[in-house]
Amino acid sequence: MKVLVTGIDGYSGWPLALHLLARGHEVVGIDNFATRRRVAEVGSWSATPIPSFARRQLAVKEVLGKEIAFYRGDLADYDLVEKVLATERPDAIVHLGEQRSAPYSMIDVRHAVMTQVQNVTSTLHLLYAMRDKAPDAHLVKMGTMGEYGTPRVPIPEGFFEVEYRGGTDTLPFPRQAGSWYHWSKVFDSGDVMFASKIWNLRATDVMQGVIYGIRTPEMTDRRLFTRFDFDETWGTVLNRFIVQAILGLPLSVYGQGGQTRGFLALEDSIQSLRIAVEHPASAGEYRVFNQFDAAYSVNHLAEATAGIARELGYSPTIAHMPNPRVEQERHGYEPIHEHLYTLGYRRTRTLDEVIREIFQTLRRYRRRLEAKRHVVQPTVDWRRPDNRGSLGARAPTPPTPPPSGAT
Ligand code: USQ
Repeated sequence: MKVLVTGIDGYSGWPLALHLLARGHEVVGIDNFATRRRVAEVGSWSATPIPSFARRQLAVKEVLGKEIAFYRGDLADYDLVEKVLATERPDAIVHLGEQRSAPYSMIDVRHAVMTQVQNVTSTLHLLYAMRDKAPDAHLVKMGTMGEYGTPRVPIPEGFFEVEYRGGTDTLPFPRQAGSWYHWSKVFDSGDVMFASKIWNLRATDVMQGVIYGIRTPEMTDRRLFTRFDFDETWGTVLNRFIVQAILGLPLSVYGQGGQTRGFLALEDSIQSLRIAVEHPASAGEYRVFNQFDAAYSVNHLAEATAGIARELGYSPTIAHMPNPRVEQERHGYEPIHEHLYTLGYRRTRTLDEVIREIFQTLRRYRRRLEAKRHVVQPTVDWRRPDNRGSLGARAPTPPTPPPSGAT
């Protein structure tokens, strides 16, 4: 198949591209390098040094003997989106090209608006361009488990049967997102569902849990590594805990630490996206996959990290910090995740194994972690209207529009 990966330069986009190539698919990518700029904006960088995209393409050619076609540009540019779809006519589009950080969206009004405008616009642009230029393509849209929040009932895969005042129906499960970022994904879901209905498009909305991990099997050479973020804004919780253990910083459990989310390893996240691509939705079908392996509380992840850190000779401490977010800290969590398993998905990585792999890989990059230790602990507070001041020396400048144009 020919697969267009939007956000191909990112944490998930890059390993997905490598995996699709290894499976014999053709890959075309588009990216505006916004994540590189925004991580710099908060004063951080990837623990793993990331080559320029041109160097990545060269490494793919040398190591894997494959080519990746690439467009440098912004999905906010509709003419470009239409041109890419008309030129490439992909069989599938995996849409990862959105602002992915909840804390970043909570910095201030500009970051909130930019997140929602960018995310909703990019998806709408893709939907319109699909309608006009690639109506048979299958859209695999990166959503998030965080759309559902933490209700006191089991969470179905998108839809559930409702009986109310004598009537019954199958309806979208209620959304209770926990950040402006997560709400942007809710709006996207509504738009994708509506577009597939009115234009007969094929779509899979992937409600992905929190990803952790640093390596996938295709990263056989350092030049093929993906980025690994660990600062308070861009790093996800388990990845951050491991870095904190390495740096001798307390593992930052927010509040009571009973917050529970679905988690999955990077490699298995890539596996499940590939399975969605290889099993397209039917024309006019909008389907929802809940994508995670296991639910863990933040306390569990902190204990697991600390245990392995001790074995490796570190002296980790765990701190329960005032929670900068507004979220339940003790709750049940029972999401259903069956659809991917019926298509052949199987978990390949255990939590402990991946934690060890991250520790081992990061050993080589300790100096890069040390250089950014001041941006690891939390400062962005959900309740404060403007967090730029709290970022101190790394006070972010307003986001700037990226250049666009195909290369
Ligand atoms: N947390 C801590 N300490 C930290 C960082 C986070 O206790 O140092 C807690 C948070 O309060 C939260 C949980 O860990 O309860 C997860 O936080 P996170 O930063 O790892 O993940 P989140 O903000 O939920 O977002 C991440 C990705 C996002 C994706 C989402 C999936 O950045 O792109 O959509 O995970 S989900 O969480 O299922 O919505």
